[in-house]
Amino acid sequence: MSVVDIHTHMYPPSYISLLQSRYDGAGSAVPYIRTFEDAPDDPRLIILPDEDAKGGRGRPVGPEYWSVEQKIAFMDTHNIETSVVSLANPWLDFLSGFESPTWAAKINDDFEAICASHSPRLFFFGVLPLSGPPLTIIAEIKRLQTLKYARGVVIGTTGLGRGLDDPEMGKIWEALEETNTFVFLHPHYGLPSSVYGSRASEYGHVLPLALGFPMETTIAVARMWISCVWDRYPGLQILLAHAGGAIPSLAGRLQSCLEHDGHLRGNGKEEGPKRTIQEVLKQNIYLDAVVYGEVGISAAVGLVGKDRVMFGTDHPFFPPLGADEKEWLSVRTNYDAIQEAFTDEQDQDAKGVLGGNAIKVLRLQVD
Ligand code: 5CU
Repeated sequence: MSVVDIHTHMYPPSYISLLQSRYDGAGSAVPYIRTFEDAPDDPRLIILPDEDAKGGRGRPVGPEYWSVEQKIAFMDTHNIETSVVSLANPWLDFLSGFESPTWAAKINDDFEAICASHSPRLFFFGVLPLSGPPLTIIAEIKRLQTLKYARGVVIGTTGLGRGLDDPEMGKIWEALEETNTFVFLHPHYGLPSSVYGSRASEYGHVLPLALGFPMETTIAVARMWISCVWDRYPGLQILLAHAGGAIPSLAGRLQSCLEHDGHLRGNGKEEGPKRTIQEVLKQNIYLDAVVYGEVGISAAVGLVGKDRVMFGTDHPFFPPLGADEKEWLSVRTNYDAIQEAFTDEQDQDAKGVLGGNAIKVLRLQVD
């Protein structure tokens, strides 16, 4: 059985240099890599909004973020045959529109070379210069079609700066649909830190990562649906990180709120999306299985169907805290969740989630 990891990140060496170059003492803007005076040999990655406030030190960053050899070693340890790697957040969001097109081309070329060096075990989701002019973004979408190992693109929830329901995103959705480009939607910004209260700094990264990330994805997808993105671009296929956040449990409520909304549907009006959220989920949405629990996997499968859920690890994030643990607890938890969600009779379905679905949908064979 082939296991495929569709949610696994890398920062190519050029991107690491970019992050290092951005630290210029106190007041530097995230994202950046820095060391602290009391630990000069422990570079830290500071990427999340507000992460640098109140003495936050981000997370350790080492070769697991940029070394392809370490990626392959991680895959071997965890029985993963193939990985579809993507640049991790915050992608190129922080660059000006003048800089991002060149960086996007460079990073996509870096990924193409990385994948070629370990063919056929690696493929990638390319990055787009979303702060650049739409024509440059579309040109990169088309150029990615010519790269042998590219299998889609990774994007965040901000789009061109005003979110994914921005009418200006129409040109980009159109290009993605026309080129059959598969989209991996991943969060970065979470929720405003005020929602975590005045004691937030006592709780590490737990609340922003466990709740903020998935809620960001939930809201982004709800905004896309309610602004009729999938009515206009019915071919657009999107993979949602972290099993779609709260979408599986809130889909029914979203649809019901639409049907009871006087502004959109009162007095015989039929505004808002034509297709129900449930139809969109079954026809346009894939969910990763990065949810760490059987109930989450079952909800994902129940919502989008067994053929639209795909295994992932989120490597190199969530490493074990113990230095000598070779197998990662985060990966084991996801494997166990898949095993528990399917009965022995549903073994073929479990295999689909573990790899078969990704192989088919993303054409993970090289000629
Ligand atoms: O630990 C983290 O901050 C992250 C992150 O930034 N991105 C991600 O995909 N997982 C965890």
